Amino acid sequence: MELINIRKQFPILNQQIHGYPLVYLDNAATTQKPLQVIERLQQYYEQDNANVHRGVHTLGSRATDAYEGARRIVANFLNAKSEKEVIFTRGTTTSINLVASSYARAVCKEGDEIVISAMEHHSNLLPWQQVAKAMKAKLKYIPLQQDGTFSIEDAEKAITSRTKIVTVSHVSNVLGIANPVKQMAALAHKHGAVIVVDGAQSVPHIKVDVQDLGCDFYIFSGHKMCGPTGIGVLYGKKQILEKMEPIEFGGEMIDHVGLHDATWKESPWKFEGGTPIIAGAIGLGAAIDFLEGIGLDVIEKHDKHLTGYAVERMKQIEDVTMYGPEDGRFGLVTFNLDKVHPHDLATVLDSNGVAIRAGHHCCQPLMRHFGVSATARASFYLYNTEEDVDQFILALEKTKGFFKESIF
Ligand code: 7TS
Repeated sequence: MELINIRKQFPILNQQIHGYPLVYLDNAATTQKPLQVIERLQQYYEQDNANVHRGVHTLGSRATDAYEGARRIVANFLNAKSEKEVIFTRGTTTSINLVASSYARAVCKEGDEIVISAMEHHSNLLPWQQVAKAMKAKLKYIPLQQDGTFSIEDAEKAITSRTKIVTVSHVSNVLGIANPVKQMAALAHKHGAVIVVDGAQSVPHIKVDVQDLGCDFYIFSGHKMCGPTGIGVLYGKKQILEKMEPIEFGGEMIDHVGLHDATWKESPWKFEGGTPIIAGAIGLGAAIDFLEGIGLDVIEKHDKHLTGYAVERMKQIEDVTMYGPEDGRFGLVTFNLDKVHPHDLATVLDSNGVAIRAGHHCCQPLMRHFGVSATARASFYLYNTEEDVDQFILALEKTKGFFKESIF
């Protein structure tokens, strides 16, 4: 009910694609931006734009206040103990690479283990492959069950005294389900390891409390939660960040610079070398204000409801195969229409105004687990409606009819 007027906040949705109203169901790739965020960015550029942490002039201090204010918004949003635990990065991929290049290379030795799952997005896989190779450490996979998930019992078996890092997505971008990260954090800590949680698909849909989860690192992107592209977050526990070395060196991040050596600022600033992503951070702050104004509980309920509604309707269509467990999807459903390549399916849906994603979703190991090279995926967000789902289902049925004569 609370979301009834929300679409007015998203001018982009008010357009026709190939003569049909746009139905945007590619939210797991990126979400649309509300006026509240667009106007905040415009206001910043029109009135306050300056570099941060240097000038004593008025615009400089306004920009600095806005940038550091955004850090406080993120810290409160995640229930971090301090805003010093929030590092601004370019996005999830950059945040994971920062932990892998700085923390992991410092702690992993030959024979140590990094526990991971094969459902991970490539961004939470390749950085660990690189660390494992460089440090002669082992990537240890928690075995996947038939439906693509893993059990907490298998996670418990995989995490041992050899484990240095456990890394897993909170919500999978293919399965749409949540992993038991709180229990996994406890298991990691029992063995003296840390847990890195890829929250790219969870933060937009559910209330995340990093202290309650007990995670050491928590990572997400602004663009998947109504914020701008080019901004993301690395949350890290203060005592861990303090011990980590920066991986980028230059302006902004220094304390004292000599001819042959230099010292750094404290965290988080030592990790933000160069002019930071000022407008991006401010835009992300505005996006969080927007989402909190609605309530993450309302958003979670809405997204789950729409996904459930779509799944029920899709079950009625013969030849649709859905991937992942039956229940518990947070906002997306991954599927195939028998004998139709997902790219063809997405093209025909687009000609009916419906935007979905087709491909391997940067999850090639998980695709192989399912024995497919690609799938289609519909992903929902707060501005989607049951009417959107109806238009999607109609287009899906039309697509089936379209290909039927030649294939079925
Ligand atoms: N981790 C997960 C779970 C993701 O879903 C994504 C992006 C990333 C990491 C990388 O985020 P980025 O902002 O650094 O690119 N996922 C997708 C997707 O599913 N379709 O397009 C992007």
